[in-house]
Amino acid sequence: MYSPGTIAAISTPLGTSGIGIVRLSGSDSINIASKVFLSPKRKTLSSKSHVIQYGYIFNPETGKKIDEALISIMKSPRSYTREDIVEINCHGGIVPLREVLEVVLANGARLADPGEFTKRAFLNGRIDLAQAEAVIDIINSRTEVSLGAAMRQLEGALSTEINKITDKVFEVMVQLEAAIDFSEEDLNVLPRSELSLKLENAQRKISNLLADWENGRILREGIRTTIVGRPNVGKSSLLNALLRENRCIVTSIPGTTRDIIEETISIKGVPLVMHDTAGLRHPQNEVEQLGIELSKKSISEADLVLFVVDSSDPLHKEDKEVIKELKGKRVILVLNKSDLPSAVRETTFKNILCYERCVSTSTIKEEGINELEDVVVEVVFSGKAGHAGETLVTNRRHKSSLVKALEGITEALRALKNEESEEFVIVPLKDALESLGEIVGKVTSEDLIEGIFAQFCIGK
Ligand SMILES: Nc1nc2c(ncn2[C@@H]2O[C@H](COP(=O)(O)OP(=O)(O)OP(=O)(O)O)[C@@H](O)[C@H]2O)c(=O)[nH]1
Ligand SMILES: [Mg+2]
Repeated sequence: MYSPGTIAAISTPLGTSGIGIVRLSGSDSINIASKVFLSPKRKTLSSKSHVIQYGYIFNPETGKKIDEALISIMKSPRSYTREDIVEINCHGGIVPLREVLEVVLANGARLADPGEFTKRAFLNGRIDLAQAEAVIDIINSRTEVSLGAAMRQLEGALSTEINKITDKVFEVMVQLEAAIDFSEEDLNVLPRSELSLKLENAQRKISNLLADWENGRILREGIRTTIVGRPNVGKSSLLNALLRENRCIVTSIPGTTRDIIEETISIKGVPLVMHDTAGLRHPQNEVEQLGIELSKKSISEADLVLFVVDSSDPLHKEDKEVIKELKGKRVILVLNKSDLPSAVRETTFKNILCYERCVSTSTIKEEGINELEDVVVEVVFSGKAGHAGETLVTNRRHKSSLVKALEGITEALRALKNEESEEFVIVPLKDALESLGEIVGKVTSEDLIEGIFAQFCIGK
């Protein structure tokens, strides 16, 4: 059960930082803040909304000053939760923040559950469910592009689109219900062909949103990208070059990398989860053997493979062994060590490797790295119009609701075209409406809401 009351939490990330915020929300929050606030000039806290007041937080029981603070009051309904909110801006760092939190808890607030501030914003009608989930995405977003998608969702772009589809489906349902209740002479019911058109339109809109989903997944989770090749071709050097730091050990000894090294990087706002792997060859010992098995697993799970070869050295048998592992994968061929005289060219791979693009690089001279980045982004979004910037669907729950809605509408269309009676069209349409409603939170079970807000961290 949802229990109201006035809640409080530390709303900024824990750790050493210049400032930190303890936030209170609920009808008693101004009252509680007044009990623990001392202003040097006016002594007491004024309850004026949307002004900042300077003073001290103290413990009314012991009289001890805890921290210097700036307090802002945002009165209902002009606040994030639509309730009275007090934000206590004090020094960052775990000790002052904990003490400030403890003193407001001791004076009548209760500790907020994870996501409870956002949950209140939802329950009080300030944001819908899709927007609340966008808050999670913003908190967790890895790069600028994913942040952009989450912001658009927060602004309600997805909700607007869902509401348009819902209106269309609803219109059709009303027409069908009317056709059951009244005979055709009494009422101008639209012909079935026109109802079909409306449903087809809704169907298309949902399909477009679903096509968008794959882009969305990439933004949320990152493109799994694996760097592979035989030992010593410069895989670790390439990851370092892309990261612009010396993250991996690089040596001239073949077999340097043993474990998988994972790093998330952002290329033009697109997140990539990069794996540097052990070079593939006939293993010399057990450790290397294990590393090579991990490399193969990483290839099989990758969305994209950067296949690195040493262009200064004719192809080895080992390179050909690597190629066998790349079947069915999206591959970018990287001809590394371009600063040295070349012994292999792109044409060498014409009939032995299926790949998307080829780039020459020199990690030592830092050449071709920018071009490789461009090519990665092109390959990832190839053929997908609209690019990542347009993405609306970034959430697994939204995706499965859209799939269910699409099934309902498809079934309704079938029944409509087969001249079946109205009920056979209405029932799947109701299901579809329910699924659409789940996305924006119109018809949602308590469990679903609990589940969503549990993903937040405390203080949000
Ligand atoms: N000339 C030249 N040497 C390079 C280049 N990139 C890497 N190297 C050298 O090649 C050697 C191997 O580089 P690594 O990055 O460790 O190669 P790796 O593919 O990760 O090797 P393993 O981890 O053993 O599989 C090092 O001596 C690097 O300095 C390059 O672009 N040009
Ligand atoms: Mg290496």
